[in-house]
Amino acid sequence: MSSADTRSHRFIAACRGRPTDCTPVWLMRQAGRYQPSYRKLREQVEFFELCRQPELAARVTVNAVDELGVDAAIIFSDILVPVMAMGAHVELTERGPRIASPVTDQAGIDALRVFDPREEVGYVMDAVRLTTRELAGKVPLIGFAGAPLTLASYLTEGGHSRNFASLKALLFTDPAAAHALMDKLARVVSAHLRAQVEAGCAAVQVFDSWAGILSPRDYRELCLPYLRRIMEELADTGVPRILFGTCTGTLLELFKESGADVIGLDWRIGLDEARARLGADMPVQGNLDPCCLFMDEPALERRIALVLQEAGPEPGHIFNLGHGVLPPTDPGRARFLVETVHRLSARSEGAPWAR
Ligand code: 1CP
Repeated sequence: MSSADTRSHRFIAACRGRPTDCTPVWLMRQAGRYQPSYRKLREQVEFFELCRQPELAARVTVNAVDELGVDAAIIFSDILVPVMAMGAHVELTERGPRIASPVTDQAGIDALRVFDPREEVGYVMDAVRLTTRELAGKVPLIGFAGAPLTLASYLTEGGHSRNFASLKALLFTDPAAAHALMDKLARVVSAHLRAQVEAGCAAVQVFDSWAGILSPRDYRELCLPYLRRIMEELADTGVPRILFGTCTGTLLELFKESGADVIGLDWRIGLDEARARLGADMPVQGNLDPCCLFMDEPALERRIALVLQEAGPEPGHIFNLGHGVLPPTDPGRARFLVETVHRLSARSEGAPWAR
């Protein structure tokens, strides 16, 4: 097998729990503001306009793979792209995305549209097709969507929130409206992910970035049924389905019940504890604290070795950060991370902790 073949297969093999020549690695937000090439492009093009231009979105996606040497690409877009197609007016400000008129009641939910992604956000599928062609099998392309809860948080709060009071007011005081909103979002998410797979994505990731704001009881009642539906509706596509969330130490077993093939974890839980609870046959992805990229190279290398050690010798680990790359990150340090994961985990040399 050539080295190109190996690189093209490692990520999917690890998602399937199969052995690989070394641990595959990609980084959430691997395309973004920490890259000079991205910042330069953003001086000319507004963020959502960039998402709407397939040639530019494909270029940004492929640039990240070329600059970092990662084992997977993730299509350049945003979890709020389908939310805009539902009828919300979203703008990206200095302080993150803002939604002009947040949804607070049943009338607001009724006004949200469930749409055909091939028609309304066809530019995402065009970007997927262009990117797959440009990648030419070098690495697989991941499609993605936000989970219903995380999308509902932006719709109800109008942006990022400290205590998610508006979201929880809706969830806790009007269960019928809450379920109606989660149901609509689940339909939109399923269709959006399926369309991306049909256009060429080889895996999908559902971002439930704010999952950890709910108790396990509330997560089971309000989120799990919709995640299960999303996973079930994608089952026949045969692509690995990754479910990622932050602050999910109390929700791991529920994440597994969703039917996802891979569980993405942040740094707040050790991969050894997570694998013990999930079962060693459940593939995991993660979980280096993104701020470790501010360390010098020797210190960063020790942290990388610790994550690999905690993941253990069983196959089924995809190395990633515990959340997205932060804008002040030195791109050289991100490249060093990718090389170091490959070097330390290379099976022929034997992992350093196994020597
Ligand atoms: O140029 C800029 O200023 C834009 C910054 C930016 C970027 C690069 C935003 C706005 N979105 C993105 C791209 C993006 N967003 C990708 C594709 C690129 C890649 O990963 O390489 C993905 C997968 C997302 C997903 C996303 N958007 C999530 C889930 C992941 C996560 O970070 O938790 C969330 C919560 C969003 C909302 C969002 N969009 C943008 C920002 C800055 C945010 C987060 C704001 C917040 O903290 O609430």
